[in-house]
Amino acid sequence: MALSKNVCVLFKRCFQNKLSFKYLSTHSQPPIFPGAKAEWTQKLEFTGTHSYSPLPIYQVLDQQGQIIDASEDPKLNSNILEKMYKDMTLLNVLDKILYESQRQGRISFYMTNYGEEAAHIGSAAALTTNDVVYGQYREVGVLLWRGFTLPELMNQCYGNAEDKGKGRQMPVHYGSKNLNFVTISSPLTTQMPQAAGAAYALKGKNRVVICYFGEGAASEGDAHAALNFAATLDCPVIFFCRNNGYAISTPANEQYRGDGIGGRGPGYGINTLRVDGNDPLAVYNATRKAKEYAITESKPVLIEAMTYRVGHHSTSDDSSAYRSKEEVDHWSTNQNPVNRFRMYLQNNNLWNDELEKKWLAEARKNVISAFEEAEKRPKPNWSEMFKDVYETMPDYLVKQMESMQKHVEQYKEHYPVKNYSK
Ligand SMILES: Cc1ncc(C[n+]2csc(CCOP(=O)(O)OP(=O)(O)O)c2C)c(N)n1
Repeated sequence: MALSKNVCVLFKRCFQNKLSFKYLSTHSQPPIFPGAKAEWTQKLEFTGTHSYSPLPIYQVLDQQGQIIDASEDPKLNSNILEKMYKDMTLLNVLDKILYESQRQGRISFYMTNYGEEAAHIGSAAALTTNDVVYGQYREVGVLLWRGFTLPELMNQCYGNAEDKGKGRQMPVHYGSKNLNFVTISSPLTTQMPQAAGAAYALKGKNRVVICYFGEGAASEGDAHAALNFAATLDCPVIFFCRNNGYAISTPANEQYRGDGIGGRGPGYGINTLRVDGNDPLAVYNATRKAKEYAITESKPVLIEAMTYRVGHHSTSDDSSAYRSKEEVDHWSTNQNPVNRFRMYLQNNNLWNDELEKKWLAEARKNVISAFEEAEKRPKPNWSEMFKDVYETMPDYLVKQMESMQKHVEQYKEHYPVKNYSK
C-alpha cells in the first residue's frame, strides 16, 4: 500500500515537472525495496569479515581486580558482593566433590562449571527470581544464587525419592518451579525458541526471560529460529551465550568463521553486547542494562560472555586428548575469574585470608553433609516411571504398569527393590 503510493507520487511529480522517463534514473532516488533499507552503490564489492571490526569486549575489572573506569562501577553493596563471591566459590567446592563422587561411581554423571563462575553469578545477580531462566546445563550458579538448596541439588544428582524430578533425568538436569528456573533437558538449543515464546507471553509484565546457551549450541537450527522469532515478535528475552571456546572437543574456530556469536546479533536486528565473561561486575552491568532495555523496549538482547571452559566437558570426557595442559593452566591461574574477584574484594577490604579459610571450611561441610544425606535416601518408587508421561495415565500405560507390578512381585530377587521407595 505505502509502496504503490510512493511510486504514484513519483510518477505524478515527473509529469508535473515535465520530466520524461528517460531522465528518471533509479540511482537518483533511494531504493524502495520492501526487503531492506539501504543505499545504492556502483562499487562491485562483497561485504566480508574485512568490512567490520570485531565487537569489543566490555570490561569493568582488570586482572588485578581494579576498576578500570570508575564511572562503570556498579557500586554494589557489600552484602551483595560477598554473596557473589561466596556463591562463586561454593560452585567450586560443589564441583570438586560431585566430580570426585562420580569418579567413585556414586553418581552416574556430572558436569563442572570451572572458569564460568563469573558468567553465572554476575548475570544472576542482575536479575530477580521473578525473571524466568532457561538454561543449557552449565549454569548451576544461577540456581545457587536464587536459593536452590544443596539438598535439592544433591537429590537431583542422586535421583532419589526427594528429587522433584522423581529421578527421571540424568544428574545436573535441574529445575525449580519456585525459582522460575525451567527444567534442563539434554537436546541442545531446544530451550532457545521456548524462551522466546515464554518472553512473548510475559510481554508488558515487567519480567524478562534469560536464556543461556553455549557457542556450540548456537550452531543448531533452533538458535536461528529463536533469534529471529524474538526479534520479529519483539520478545523481552536476554539470550546469554557462554562462549567458552569449546563444544566438547570442537574448538570455536571449527564451530564458526564469523565474529563469534555476538557478531550475528545485528544481522537479526538484535542489540548485542560482548562482555568479559570472567569479570563478574562487567557481566552484572551488561545483564542489568539488557534487562532494562528488554523491558522498556520489549525487545530481545544478545549478550556474548567470553570465557573459557577450564574443566573437562563432562565426566564422560578427557579434554587432555584435544588441548594442552599449558592452555588450561593459563586460564585456571592467570585468568581465573574467582581469583580476580577475590582481589577486587581484598582491595576494598571486604575479604581476607581468614574469612576465606572459614568460609571454605563451612562450604565443604555443608556440601558433604547434603551429599551424604542424599546418598542415604531411597530411590523413588519404580512406578514413578509410568507417571507424568501424560497428565492422566492412558489405559495402555496403566496396563504396562500393572504387568510390571506382577513381574517385580514374581522376580523381586533379581531387582534392587530394597533401594526403592515402597
Ligand atoms: C541436539 C544435540 N546435539 C548434540 C548433543 C551432544 N552434546 C552435548 S553437549 C555438546 C556440546 C555443547 O557445547 P557448547 O554449546 O559450546 O556448551 P559447553 O558444553 O561448552 O558449555 C554436544 C555436542 C546434544 N546434547 N544435543
